[in-house]
Amino acid sequence: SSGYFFTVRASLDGLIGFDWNVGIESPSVVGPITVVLGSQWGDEGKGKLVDILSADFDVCARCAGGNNAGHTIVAPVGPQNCGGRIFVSDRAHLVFDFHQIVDGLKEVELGGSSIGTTKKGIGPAYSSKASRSGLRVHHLFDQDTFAEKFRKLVEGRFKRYGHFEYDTEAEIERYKHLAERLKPYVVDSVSYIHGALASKKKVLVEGANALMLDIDFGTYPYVTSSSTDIGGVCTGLGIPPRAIGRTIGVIKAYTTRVGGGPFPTEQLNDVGVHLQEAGKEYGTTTGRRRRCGWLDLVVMKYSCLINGYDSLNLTKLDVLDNLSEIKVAVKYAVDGKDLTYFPADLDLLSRVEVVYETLPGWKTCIESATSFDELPESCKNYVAFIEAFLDTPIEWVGVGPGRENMLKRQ
Ligand code: 2SA
Ligand code: GDP
Ligand code: MG
Repeated sequence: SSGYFFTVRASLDGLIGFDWNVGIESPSVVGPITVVLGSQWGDEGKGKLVDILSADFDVCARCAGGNNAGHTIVAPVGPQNCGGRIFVSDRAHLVFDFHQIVDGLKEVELGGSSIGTTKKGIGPAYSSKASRSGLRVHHLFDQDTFAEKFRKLVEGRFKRYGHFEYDTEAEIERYKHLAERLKPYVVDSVSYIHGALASKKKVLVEGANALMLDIDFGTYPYVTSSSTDIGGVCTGLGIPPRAIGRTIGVIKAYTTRVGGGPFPTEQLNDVGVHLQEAGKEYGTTTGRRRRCGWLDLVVMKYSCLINGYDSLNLTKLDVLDNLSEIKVAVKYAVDGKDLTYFPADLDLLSRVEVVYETLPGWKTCIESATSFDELPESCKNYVAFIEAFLDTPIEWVGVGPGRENMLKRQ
């Protein structure tokens, strides 16, 4: 049956989906893949859209991120049997417990300029990957070499961070057992995904984190360590760009960010507190309070340029219900001059003056709306303003956390 999806919390570049036992018959079909990506700093509500869309898809795949990315879905669930339905790529890099310890030690080292990571070991695991000493899922099954490679990797961390508490030999034993448990789920992800495409299966790609946390195009160094942009879909899954038919951006009706780093429209005032409370903005995996501010269309323009969204899902519009006025950032200026691009230099970004447009609120509870037409006029105008500014259609509007609170526009 369809309608299920899972996230792989123990791996990077994980591939997941349903088993169709198909072989590679022909090169990729053009454009059969739909991609859902976060357009801001994460937690836009990607999980909810993917949950709804997955009913129409055969395979759902994750291509970036790891156990840092958390989704919350509000829907009835029954017992789920994952056997034969969830898979992990043999090329996925492994996040070990020592990576998590090192994540914490690195953050302490950074002191006042710490990134505010989730401390799930993501950065250190990607460091191992980039320095070509990382271990991948297939390494777990090479009995002769795994232990030696693992010892070397841990030794390297001891040299760099001092001898932290870690029982290397006990961990090697543990991974032997875990490898046995993992074995039935491991696939050659390239054959798997191309096999699915060749047999005309519909593939949905679920993005993790978001564009502004991308290692290259986000607010570096206050980013995660994976490619969370559209490029990461190809590098994570091993598919050509022409296999991507449709890219959907998920955009929250205001902005949130967890952890450190620049946030030009952040509201350290009653508005920020209101958004945080009304939006229940707490980190899904760490429980941290998310920082809140107005919608930033300068960020969104940049996001649209890089990811090229065909359409958008505007989420959490209901969180703005009680505001009499809503601001939207439409321009940045520095020293009285308009900035015509999103700056790479964080010093420059910290000096921008944000120019806002103020739009009227609707002061009405919209959660029970069942169609877009039912929404109050000023609410529809807010949506139209974003759509016109970004020159991208808003295809879905979220008016509450439940599956039923998603309005699909015709
Ligand atoms: P990391 O742990 O190395 O990836 O952290 C680097 C930065 O990336 C941010 N980051 C996130 N931002 C929003 N949501 C994320 N997932 C969880 C959620 C976060 C949580 O769904 O709520 O539970 O706190 C996520 N994961 C990473 C992180 O805050 C750093 O700024
Ligand atoms: P993701 O990481 O992008 O999947 O987002 P998260 O699940 O981490 O955070 C989004 C939160 O917003 C979750 O708690 C969702 O249940 C909730 N949510 C999603 N869409 C809506 C919406 O339209 N309105 C409201 N009020 N909550 C929503
Ligand atoms: Mg999340």
